[in-house]
Amino acid sequence: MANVINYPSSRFLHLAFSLIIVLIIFLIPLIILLNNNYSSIFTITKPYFSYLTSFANQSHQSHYLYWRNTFINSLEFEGYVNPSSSNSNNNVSRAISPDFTKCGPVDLPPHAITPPYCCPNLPIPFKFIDFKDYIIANNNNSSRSSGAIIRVRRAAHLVDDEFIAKLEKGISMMKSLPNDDPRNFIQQAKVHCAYCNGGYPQKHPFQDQKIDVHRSWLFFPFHRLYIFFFERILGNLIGDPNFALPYWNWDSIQGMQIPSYFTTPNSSSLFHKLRNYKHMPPQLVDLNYDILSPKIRTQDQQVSYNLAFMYKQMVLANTKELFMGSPYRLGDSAQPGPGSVEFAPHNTIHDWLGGVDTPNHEDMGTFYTAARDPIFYVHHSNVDRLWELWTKLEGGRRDYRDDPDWLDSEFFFYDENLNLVRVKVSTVVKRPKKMRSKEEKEQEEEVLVIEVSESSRSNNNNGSVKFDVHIDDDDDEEMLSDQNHIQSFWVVS
Ligand SMILES: [Cu+2]
Repeated sequence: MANVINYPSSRFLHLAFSLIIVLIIFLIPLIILLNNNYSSIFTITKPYFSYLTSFANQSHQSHYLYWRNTFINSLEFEGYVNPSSSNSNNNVSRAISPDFTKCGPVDLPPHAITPPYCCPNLPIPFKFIDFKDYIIANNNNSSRSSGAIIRVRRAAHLVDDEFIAKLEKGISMMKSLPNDDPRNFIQQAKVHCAYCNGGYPQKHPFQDQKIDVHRSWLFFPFHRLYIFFFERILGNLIGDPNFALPYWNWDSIQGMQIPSYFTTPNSSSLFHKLRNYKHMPPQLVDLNYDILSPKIRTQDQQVSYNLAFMYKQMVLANTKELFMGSPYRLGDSAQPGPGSVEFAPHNTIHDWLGGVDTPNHEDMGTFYTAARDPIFYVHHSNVDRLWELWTKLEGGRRDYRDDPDWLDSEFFFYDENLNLVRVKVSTVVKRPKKMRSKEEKEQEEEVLVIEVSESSRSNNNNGSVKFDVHIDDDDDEEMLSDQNHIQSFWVVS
């Protein structure tokens, strides 16, 4: 009798037990995985090799994670999963924002030559200023009677001895600052390391995703802001408010060698030991350098090749996806895909300059050390200029400036006054202007003109590009709130 009564009950228990086992083995890990909480357990770090080849070899994420994200994206597209995080039909931001207070050891390639610590000092208590306040403070410090500050970026092969001496002095002063001063040269180099090698986690609930500004739509704006602050620190140290970085004009015939003043052994702060010394002047740069099988060309062949290559990377890359790189939003895996110029010549020049006797082509040839070579900043000054040139091709090409997630992506940098500044991508792109009062217009503060050398003048009538930094009083609140903007456009003079 007891058996008759207990039989269905034990069968039920057996079934329930089996269900619980299935739940534990399959469903719970799946749910956790889809919620992105423990994806780091699937994270693998593959060896880095160089700036270029690491695209294929280096990944913060396994294929498993890649498919997971693809799956989530497709569900989001269908409106099944977490529709509030989808960008398309609501105002919830999916802008990338580093959790600055959670900076941690970076992911390094095998046999790295430095320790994995790239985090800047954390102000205690934690505080920062917004870019608007940085600009206002600068306005107050500068003399209004002297008018706008004008910074002119010149081609590196066209600057005079006086300028070279200033640049050399500024870098030397940065190198001499105390090790823990955020303006110190190595501290500045570490800023690049932290943003490029996974020093910062994304914000809640995606802390397991580490930020990398490369191979995505953040590449151009991050580096524009990075050298923006570097330039101001340098100018401040040498007491020249008009100081501007030169740009290594490798896309022009006259600029295809590394500027000679970066190659004077030992006597100059611009010299750097860890480089490929087969590539010093008069060697011409190969803009599409293949580190695994370098091509041998005559000088004439190399010039022709480089010019044709620039045309391909600049002119034929005629969509924002092709030129700027792929969108990269909150919750996305790092490195969704590079734009044309980032992939080459940007990466390829890093590889071309990186050392041959170092394990990962340090310093220029790998993210974590690249900015330890002073040539990095003039290289990126030119990359910055190419972004500006691209937006003016064919009467104007559109980057991502209509995408709020791109515009609201933000970074932190130390300025020349040792303030930590939070700055958004929206500050580096020109937005439609709205009516401003006379007083507000007078707040326009800084102008940065980038001179374009002879060979590039066919692209414009006057030979210069202008950036200006000012309070933008655009009242398009949905897109801009109270942001300020670094704007850039061609000078008409
Ligand atoms: Cu770079």
